[in-house]
Amino acid sequence: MNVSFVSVTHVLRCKDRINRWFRNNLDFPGEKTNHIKKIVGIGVTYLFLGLLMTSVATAGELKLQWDQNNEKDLAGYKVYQRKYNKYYNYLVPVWDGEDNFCTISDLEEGEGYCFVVRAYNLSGVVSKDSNEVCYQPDDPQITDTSSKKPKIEFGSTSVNHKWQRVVLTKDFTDPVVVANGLTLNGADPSVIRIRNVNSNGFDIRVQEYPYLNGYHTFEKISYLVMERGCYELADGTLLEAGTFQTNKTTAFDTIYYEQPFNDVPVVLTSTISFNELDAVTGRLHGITRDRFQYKLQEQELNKTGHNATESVAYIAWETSSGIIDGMLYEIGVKSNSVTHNPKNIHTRQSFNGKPEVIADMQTCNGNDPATIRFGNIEKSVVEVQVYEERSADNEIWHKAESVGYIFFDSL
Ligand SMILES: [Ca+2]
Ligand SMILES: [Ca+2]
Ligand SMILES: [Ca+2]
Ligand SMILES: [Ca+2]
Repeated sequence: MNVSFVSVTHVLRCKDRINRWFRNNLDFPGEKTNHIKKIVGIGVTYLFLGLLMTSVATAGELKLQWDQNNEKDLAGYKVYQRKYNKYYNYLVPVWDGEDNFCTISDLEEGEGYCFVVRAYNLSGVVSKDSNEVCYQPDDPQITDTSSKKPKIEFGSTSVNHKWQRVVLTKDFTDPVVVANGLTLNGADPSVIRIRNVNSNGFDIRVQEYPYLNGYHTFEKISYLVMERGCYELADGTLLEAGTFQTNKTTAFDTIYYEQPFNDVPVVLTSTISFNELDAVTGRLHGITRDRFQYKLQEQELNKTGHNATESVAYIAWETSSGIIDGMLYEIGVKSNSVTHNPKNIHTRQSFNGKPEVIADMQTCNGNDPATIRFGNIEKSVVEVQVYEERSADNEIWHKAESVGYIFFDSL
């Protein structure tokens, strides 16, 4: 006899409706990649969590509710609790009963807690864990981003092969820097390298692939800086800025967002460390509402030859347009149509001048190392192409990729 369960629709969000934070915990010991979607279990929704969160600080009490099971032999549910950085003790449920809701009390003030639910039937068969819900009252990183609007700084800089420092004018705590896509002033295939990102700014340069001479003329690079965190804009658009580390060069690494998105977001990335000196860039693949895949690539001659682990920044942002933090912006995707030939992407927004642009391939249909280059940038149209290098051969043809982009400009 089985207790069968409806697969969970992931409803956890970064914060609830009264602006307190929740998140599904990605660093659950031993199950780092066993994310919500993979767990078949009862849905623990956060439906009523929000209503009583205000009592947590004073009375140390939380309410949980989850989807009900329909099996005739269902006997009940067990709720397990752990402190934020601790493991579950599955021998001792914190609650056991037949209802599909419960109140957990005696929580320590200021302490973070996570919960999962298991169902069991009359024969004692127990389900797998539900998705996990966590409550964390005092995470400073999370608290910092509790306003709906992210802190953003944007601009462009003219850079050649020498490091240049970009000093931030706003007061960031943990800035996430993304700059992807070079203009085409110098024809030699190149990547953008970033290092030393801190609250004061970051270093940036153009780096040619090793088979070239290394000297590169000045290119214009647009950058976007966002305080780390996940956000929901007034119109419901979700976005997130974060970082991860990877040394994957053949298989892709899988990166889960902190929050699930309502729509598949556009993901823009930058390598932000300089641990290995060889020119390297990253390729995206398999972007969904809760994860994306990423790998590092050197030049074709040795494209899996990047041995060091590098840090990578990403900004994931649902397709949208509007005004945010003094910035007029537009996020979009040119689907499966950008090749080695220049392709025009027209803006939907009306920008005052030539917009800044950051773009990243969202697919890896062609596996030859390549970067995004911008030809002509006009007020309402940007010329984009996928630009391969010639370390192994002269062939630079590239299969059509989906290219995600952000256009932005000051008001
Ligand atoms: Ca050169
Ligand atoms: Ca290398
Ligand atoms: Ca080639
Ligand atoms: Ca090719």
